[in-house]
Formats: sequence, C-alpha cells, structure tokens
Amino acid sequence: MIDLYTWTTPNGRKVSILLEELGLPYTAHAIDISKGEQFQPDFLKISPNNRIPAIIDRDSGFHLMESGAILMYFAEQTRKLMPKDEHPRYRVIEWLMWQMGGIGPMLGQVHHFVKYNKGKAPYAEERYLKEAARSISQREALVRRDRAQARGRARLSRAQEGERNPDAVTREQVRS
Ligand SMILES: N[C@@H](CCC(=O)N[C@@H](CS)C(=O)NCC(=O)O)C(=O)O
Repeated sequence: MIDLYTWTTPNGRKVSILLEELGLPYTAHAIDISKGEQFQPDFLKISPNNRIPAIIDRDSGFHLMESGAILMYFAEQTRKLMPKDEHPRYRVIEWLMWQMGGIGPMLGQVHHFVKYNKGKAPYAEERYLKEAARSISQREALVRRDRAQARGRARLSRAQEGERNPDAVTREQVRS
C-alpha cells in the first residue's frame, strides 16, 4: 500500500495520474499548502523541503519526495512506462528532465508573476511568458523528432521481418 501526500497542483497531479495509470492502490492525504500544512513536523519528516508531493511505500517503509523521483520509483518498481533498453530508457528520462527542469518551473513562474503577484513585474512577466512559449514550441519539435524516429524503427523492423519471411510483408508495407 502507498500513502500519497499531495495537493491539487500540477506536481501533485503528476503522481496521482501515474498511480492511476499503473493501477496501484494508494491512500491520498491532503496537505493544504494554502494553509501552510506543508510545514507540519510530521510532513517535514518525509518531505524536508516542505513541498508536495511525497510518498511512503508502506511495504518497505521507504519515503520519497520530488515528483520526478516518485514517477521513476513506481515505473521501475512495476517495470512499466520505463523501457529496459538504454536508448529508449534515456529518451524517457530526457522527457522527464525536460519537464522537471524546463517547462514545469517556467510555467510555475508564469503563474506566480502573472496570476499571484499583487504588484506588477513587467520584466519577470515577459521573461517567463517568453520562455514558457519557447518551451511549448520546443516540445512540438521534440514530439515530431520522436515520431519520426519511431516510424524509422517500425520501417526497419518490417524490412527485417520481410528479409526473414518475404511472403509476410509487402513492399508497400515496408515503405509506409
Ligand atoms: N521539484 C518539486 C517541486 C514541488 C513543488 O513545488 N510543490 C509545490 C506545489 S506544486 C509546493 O509544495 N509548494 C509549497 C511551498 O512552496 O511551500 C517536485 O517536482 O516535486
């Protein structure tokens, strides 16, 4: 059984989505960060950086903070969503690092300066809006790259299958 300490924010939802996707049973505990519950001594024992999300894996007693580390922990534990082969595995890690260190924090800053800042900070608003927009268009380019690579791999494996078993694969299938 897993205890998930979380709140209704993007970093919290990342872990809920993963646990649902993997079908793992868990109990969610609300840590209301708008009321400062992230500073409660019991929560700080599992998340010393006073941030949600955090988990306790009750089977082993192991606790973990940082959404990216939690995603990797359950993906590796269940052997799902994390490929074993080196290159596809690092492609997954590349996307995860890009989310954790790139677009995630940028969108967080946009939210902070554009929505929550009571004053006005034109320099910060422009900087983070620009960087968030750049990251989103970069994402489109990365998706196109990964799709092209996946098509290339599929074409290669159809060609190899064609060599092994010429009757099974047509020339059109290999080219498509
Ligand atoms: N890098 C951390 C960031 C976590 C984070 O920023 N959590 C925010 C909510 S999304 C939080 O707990 N904020 C409470 C605070 O700043 O005191 C992760 O990915 O888990």
